[in-house]
Amino acid sequence: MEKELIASITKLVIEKLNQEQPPKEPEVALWSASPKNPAPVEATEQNLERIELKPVRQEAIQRKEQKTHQSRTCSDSLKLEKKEQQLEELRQKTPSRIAVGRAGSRPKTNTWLQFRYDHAAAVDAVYGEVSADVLENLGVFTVHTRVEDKEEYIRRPDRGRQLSDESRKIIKDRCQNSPTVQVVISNGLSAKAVEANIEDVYLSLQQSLNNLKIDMGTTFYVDKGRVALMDEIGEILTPDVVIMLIGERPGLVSAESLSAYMCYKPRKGVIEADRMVVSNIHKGGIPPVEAGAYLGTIVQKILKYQASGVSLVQKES
Ligand code: B12
Repeated sequence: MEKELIASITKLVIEKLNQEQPPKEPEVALWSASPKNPAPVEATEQNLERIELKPVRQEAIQRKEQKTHQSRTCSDSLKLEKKEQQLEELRQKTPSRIAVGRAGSRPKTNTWLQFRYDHAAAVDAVYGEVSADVLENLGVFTVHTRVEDKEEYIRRPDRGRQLSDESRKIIKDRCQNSPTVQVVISNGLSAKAVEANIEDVYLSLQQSLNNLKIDMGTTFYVDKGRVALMDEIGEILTPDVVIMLIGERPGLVSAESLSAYMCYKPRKGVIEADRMVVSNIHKGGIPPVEAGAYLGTIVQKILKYQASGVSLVQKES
């Protein structure tokens, strides 16, 4: 646009605005004046080029908007604070990874590092071994399944459900035949679970059965066993009840969780529904000592109804 045209339009606008506003409060603030005390500037052609239009009304609107924005920000931050509090309460209720936030579309560094740490702990639990000391303290001997190594254990669960020929023989030779309760311990999917909980669980289970006058056979340890191995053990030793204390597949919350699987007169061909489980035995779940005591009372019930799992529930009701 031409200089002259700009000057005349600007002049017209200034005149119009001056007419509408009281003279003491000019609607235009010139850029050479302070905003509080705008000095009148002569509308020469040179000055007009430097004029910045800034109507007072516009300033007022801006001030109002700023105020509304400030009060909105204040109430927003109060709401946020309350939400954060509620989330914290929820976080305290569970060890699960809830409300951990994100950085853009990715997890926050802390969350990611914690995840990597827990994942590593889970891998260690699966691939680790139960120390000889723990087994020695328990006074148990070790037998093996048909699994050669951990890789095979993971890929071939069926082999973890069968005893090696030698182990079958050892069990026959060394264990009491036809006990009321046969306890079997196995690392299963978490050696850490056995290391962390077995002494407490086993001791309180022994005491619990003792108090209930239920006899216990010869406990042994199976390296790389699966739950359904109890069927073969049931056939060899013919106990009334088998309790298998076995390391659970580690999750990302705990890698030290033990389970107690039970079955009345297990034998090959038993259906899964006839087994039962008390899972989540670890310091952050069912405390090991409590679990051991509780197992004794379940065994009592199994013996009373001569059934376990779904059959027990049916007979009980
Ligand atoms: C893997 C798993 C399964 C897998 C098992 C697959 C397999 N072949 O390995 C599948 C998806 C089939 C499964 C199914 C069920 N599961 Co499940 N399962 C698990 C999990 C995540 C790990 C179990 C484990 O590590 N076992 C140890 C390894 C070494 O055993 P395994 O010989 O390899 O596998 C055997 C056991 O896992 C067993 N098993 C698995 N789940 C269950 C559940 C019950 C009630 C029983 C008796 C046995 C059992 O069956 C497998 C084959 O023999 C646990 C969670 C946990 N924290 O323990 C839940 C868990 C044991 N399962 C549970 C449930 C409820 C079930 C189902 C009843 C679900 C349903 N409504 O159908 C079914 C029942 C299956 C059954 N066998 O009777 C619950 C048991 C709760 C309780 N205290 O009673 C748990 C604790 C999960 C939970 N927190 O709710 N499960």
